[in-house]
Amino acid sequence: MKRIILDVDTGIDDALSIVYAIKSKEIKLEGITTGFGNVSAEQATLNTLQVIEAAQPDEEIPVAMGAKKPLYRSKPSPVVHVHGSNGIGDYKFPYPKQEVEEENASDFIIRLLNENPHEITLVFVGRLTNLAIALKKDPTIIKKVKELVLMGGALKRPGNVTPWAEANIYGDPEAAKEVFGSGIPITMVGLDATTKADFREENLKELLEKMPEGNSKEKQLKHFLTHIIQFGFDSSIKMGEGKQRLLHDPLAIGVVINDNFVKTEEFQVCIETEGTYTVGATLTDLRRPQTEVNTKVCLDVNRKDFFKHFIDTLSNQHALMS
Ligand SMILES: [Ca+2]
Repeated sequence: MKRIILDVDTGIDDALSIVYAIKSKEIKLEGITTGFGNVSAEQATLNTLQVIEAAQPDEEIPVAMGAKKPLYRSKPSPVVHVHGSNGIGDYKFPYPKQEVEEENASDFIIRLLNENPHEITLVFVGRLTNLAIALKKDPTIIKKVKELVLMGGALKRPGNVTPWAEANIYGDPEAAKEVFGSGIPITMVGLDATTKADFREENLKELLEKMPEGNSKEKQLKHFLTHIIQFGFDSSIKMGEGKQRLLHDPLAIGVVINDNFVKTEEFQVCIETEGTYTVGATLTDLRRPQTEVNTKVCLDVNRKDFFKHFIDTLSNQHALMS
């Protein structure tokens, strides 16, 4: 059982990653930290509490809110065209019963790592701001993180927010620079891999066929998942990318569960923070074998096995089998 803290900026694929992590038998979700990104930190926190309630975990999962803006840059506007006005495809949930923790995200991360050294994997599927703040407050945690798995970056292919940069790194490049330079062992689940995890209509059909009708909560979860995936299809069509949804954030959870879902290669990755055109780019020296490496970069996906695990987990098939 892998113990993780998941850091999110809950939009559509974050929501899918939360449900995936909660339903996975291989993961113990110790807590979720939130920050700005797809939406504001406040909206991401509300969405996270609602998604947790819909997924009905066995135990309460604490949620701690973090950064409202990048380390040094101004507050961005939400990404409405991809995630809807509330981040989760305008889906309306009842107000959640669970409340956000009083402790903020970086203090929560620091405390859990100090209480459980070498035990916890950090999974970041939003900006790296909360971790950069935590590293500044308590640099001793660098040695206490088991591993960092992050969704972000694009090494050998174009970005998605600029031609060179991927959204999570571009969203706070200075924070990413701190983290990549910290010495924490990193697995980078970036666009090199996630653009090959295209969830399509036939995959949604399989998910819906396998999901139980069950009680009213299960019905609501099924309704919600259908809604956000369809919303994702529609926004991809509008952007000329066809009827599919890339499972960016869920793939980071998948990699924690089973690293055979991806192929990785090791590189020394650094972050551009000043380029006129290239701010937020993840860079490396591709000319020669790397003498020093800081990151395992995912370059390919075993799409069939990952999707099977994702669908079976969301539809409780693993629970039924065990
Ligand atoms: Ca995200």
